[in-house]
Amino acid sequence: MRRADVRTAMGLYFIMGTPNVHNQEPLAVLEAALRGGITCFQLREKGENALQGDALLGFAKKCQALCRLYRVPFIINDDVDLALALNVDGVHVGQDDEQAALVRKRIGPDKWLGVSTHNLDEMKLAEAIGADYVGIGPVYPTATKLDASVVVGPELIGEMRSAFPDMPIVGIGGISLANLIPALHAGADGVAVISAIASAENPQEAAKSFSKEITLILNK
Ligand code: 3NM
Repeated sequence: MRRADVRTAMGLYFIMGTPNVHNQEPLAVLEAALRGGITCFQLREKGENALQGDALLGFAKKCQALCRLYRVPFIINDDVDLALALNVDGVHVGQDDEQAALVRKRIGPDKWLGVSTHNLDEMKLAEAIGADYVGIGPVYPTATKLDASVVVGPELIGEMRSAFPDMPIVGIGGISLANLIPALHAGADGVAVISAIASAENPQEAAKSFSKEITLILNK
């Protein structure tokens, strides 16, 4: 039932690092998002003033404890050492991060492996090395990831879904309440968001609104 569990977790996938949060306390934002109904959380500690070393370890532990409390999978972005140290639920890597095949070897078969993909070739490779899910993006323009690739639109999600009917897919990049429907209709199992929740005035309400809409459309 692993694939079904992954698919369910992709519904409303919240990603956050401390640099993504402004004027609020990052752990409070995560807890608000959990209360609001997120189905997966990824700690992506990147960018200016990103935590490192013991500070990162301490913060990650607190995130993990919160996710456990709400029974939501806890994924670490691009830091296999940290993922192994905390025995988290999974690791997510991009195309420029440590090679996905190597990551799978290091984390073993039981932890989830997510891979960011931007075209069919990357998707094929992700499947071949045993990715549990792929992120496809940026679906829309995003200001959050400065080195994001060209915008792929919901169309690429549709193509990937046709080519890989069983692969859990999450759409990412610039997704908001106003534009998530085309991504879901194209065949995504859910959406991954940073700013739509992390920068919301009320992250709990933002997550709740996403959750409602996604449940309605995907019948999850
Ligand atoms: N990866 P927001 S786009 C982390 O295209 C990330 O692979 C992307 O942030 C990709 O929801 C992106 O604020 C940023 O647009 C998502």
